[in-house]
Amino acid sequence: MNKLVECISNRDSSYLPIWFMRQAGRYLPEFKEIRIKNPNFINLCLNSELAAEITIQPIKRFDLDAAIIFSDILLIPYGLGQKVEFKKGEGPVLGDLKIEEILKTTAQNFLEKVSPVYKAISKVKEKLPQKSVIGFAGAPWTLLVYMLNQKSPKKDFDFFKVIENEKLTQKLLAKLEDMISLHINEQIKAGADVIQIFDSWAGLLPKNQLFNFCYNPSKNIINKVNNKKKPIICFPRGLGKEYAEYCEKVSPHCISIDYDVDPQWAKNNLKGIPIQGGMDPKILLKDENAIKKEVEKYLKIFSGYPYIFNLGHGVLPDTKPETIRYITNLVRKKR
Ligand code: 1CP
Repeated sequence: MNKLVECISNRDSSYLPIWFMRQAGRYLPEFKEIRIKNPNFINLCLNSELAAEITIQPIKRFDLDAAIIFSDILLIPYGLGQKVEFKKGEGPVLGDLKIEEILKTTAQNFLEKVSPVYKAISKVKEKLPQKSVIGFAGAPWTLLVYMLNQKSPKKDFDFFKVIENEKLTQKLLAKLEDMISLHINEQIKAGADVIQIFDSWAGLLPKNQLFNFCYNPSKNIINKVNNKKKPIICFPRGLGKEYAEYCEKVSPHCISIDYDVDPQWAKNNLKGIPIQGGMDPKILLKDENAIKKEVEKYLKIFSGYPYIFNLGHGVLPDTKPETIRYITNLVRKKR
């Protein structure tokens, strides 16, 4: 068994695995070099050779414990036939939502479009047999947000406007649950050891809608994963104190906390579920003393608790690669 899996499945607190959300990406010169030559981001995700190479880049550099497959949560809308583009400086832009076409998409249609992701996972697993390979998917709510809003909800998001057509919303949620489960099951078949579910926009939900749009759909996905031995990490970003209710209702194998969650509170209130992450990625832009202080805070709080070192959201593009090395060495020394 590998270390990340042991930490989660056996609630083993002896090792302290470390990896970073967005560890493969825009802060790495070797990624930027490939990205410049591949202006179409979706096509890059679907190039299994390059996706595998990019996935391995941060492992080569920093010898982290886990490799997360280079892909994107928006490959699911793409696989369902919605146009997805990444425009420079604008982020993702999605085409019109043609609900009839989406509902007609079969598993086979979907797999024909996204299967290079699974090939990339197999390649990574072959090259890194000792490391944990992490597959992932967006949670239904977060994907629904991008599909209906057609762009990032960072600015001007109105919950009631987005779910205006309730029938459509329900149909789309059900379809997403099926396709996300399929996507997860295929990633596991291809060699993923662990799955992370990103509910990056859970924090946009009104509290009285959390059950319908966040807890329930995420629980349904976990229930639909065929291989019950593969641990699932859930990241319902922005839930605040509702992280406790989430853990109670969804029971993920591991819970990834964001940087607004007090780590001591999380340790005391999340039912002993293995915890991942928490540190604010913005601190990585500060000096070494500030970084060291914050890393040590997390290590101290989670000493003797099954904890995976990670951040409370993705590595920011302005982060120096040397900072990732610095943090990794600090964590290693504490093991
Ligand atoms: O070069 C570029 O312009 C592309 C930048 C980029 C990268 C490197 C995007 C566009 N996606 C990715 C890779 C990616 N996306 C990974 C790879 C593995 C790794 O972590 O190293 C993962 C796990 C994702 C997941 C993802 N994509 C999420 C969930 C995690 C999170 O950040 O909350 C979300 C919300 C997306 C959508 C998306 N894709 C890309 C961007 C810039 C965004 C966010 C847009 C927004 O702010 O709404």
